[in-house]
Amino acid sequence: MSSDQTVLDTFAADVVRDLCRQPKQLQARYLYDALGSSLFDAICRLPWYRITRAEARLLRGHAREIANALPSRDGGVALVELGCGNGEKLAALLEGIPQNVPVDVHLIDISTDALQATGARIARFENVRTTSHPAAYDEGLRSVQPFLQHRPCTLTLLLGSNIGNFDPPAAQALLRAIRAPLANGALLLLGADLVKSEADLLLAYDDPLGVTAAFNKNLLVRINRELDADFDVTAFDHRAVWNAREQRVEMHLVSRRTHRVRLAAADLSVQFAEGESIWTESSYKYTPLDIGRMGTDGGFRVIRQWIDEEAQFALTLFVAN
Ligand code: AVJ
Repeated sequence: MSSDQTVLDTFAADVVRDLCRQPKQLQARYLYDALGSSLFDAICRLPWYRITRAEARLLRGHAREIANALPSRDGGVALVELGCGNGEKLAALLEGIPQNVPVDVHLIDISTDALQATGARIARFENVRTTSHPAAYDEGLRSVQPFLQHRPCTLTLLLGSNIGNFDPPAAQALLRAIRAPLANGALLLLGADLVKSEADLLLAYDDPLGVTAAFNKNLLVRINRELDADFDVTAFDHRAVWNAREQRVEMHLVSRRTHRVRLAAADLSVQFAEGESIWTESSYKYTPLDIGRMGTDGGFRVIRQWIDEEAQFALTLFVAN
């Protein structure tokens, strides 16, 4: 487990590297400090952001069927979740597993706030034992690996369209890293948002209440606090763009004027031109076939795919083969 200082050093190094890139970027994983996690919870309640509710409907409706697809549950179940958020998704799934089956839950999330919220949310399941891994997915998967040896009955969860933050090569690498330690027969449950109309996509990522704008701009607030920077948050506009060629919604922070920002803790000064943007997130969107193909390339086979027609969201159950 990494110390607070290492975590901060990694954050500083990533921010410096990404703000010196052309075009400027920041990693979406850093959106989730305590306030960012709360703002994301608020996004999930917005009428225009349908992913969370659609997935909850599918999980409630099919939790039993998913649990029954696990090979042999005699020795209990190992459950790994990448990006647990507030724990609601996991709780819906645990409802489908009989209370007499012991479940070893491994939570991987870079946000300690998310790990705490999930721990509290699932405390009522007496058959569940929880281990938290405060880390990015790649590092978290490495620390979970020893727990999965000799555990054929494993279910990995990558829900909420969290995979959408990864560009196709990175998504491929992630699925392979998930697959690597698994025995044949282990399951992967993947929630992924589908391509839909541009108008619906832009409303989901640039909502009329401005919650997503606050979520995006909070990354600058976090950098100010943790890296002793002097970003003028009011000098940036939130922008969501549908990039049809890449099949992704992009979030940007666009500078309203020419100015300079200083990051004291990183000994860096960054120049912004008027209209210059920081690219903070990609949310890739998929066809149902894209999702199947992604899993297949990662070493999995589709068992079932459920689609919420209203929100155009897919939940796909894969088996490692
Ligand atoms: C949690 C990464 C799936 O990309 O839809 C919500 C984050 N960003 N609104 C997404 C998010 C803007 C969300 N994920």
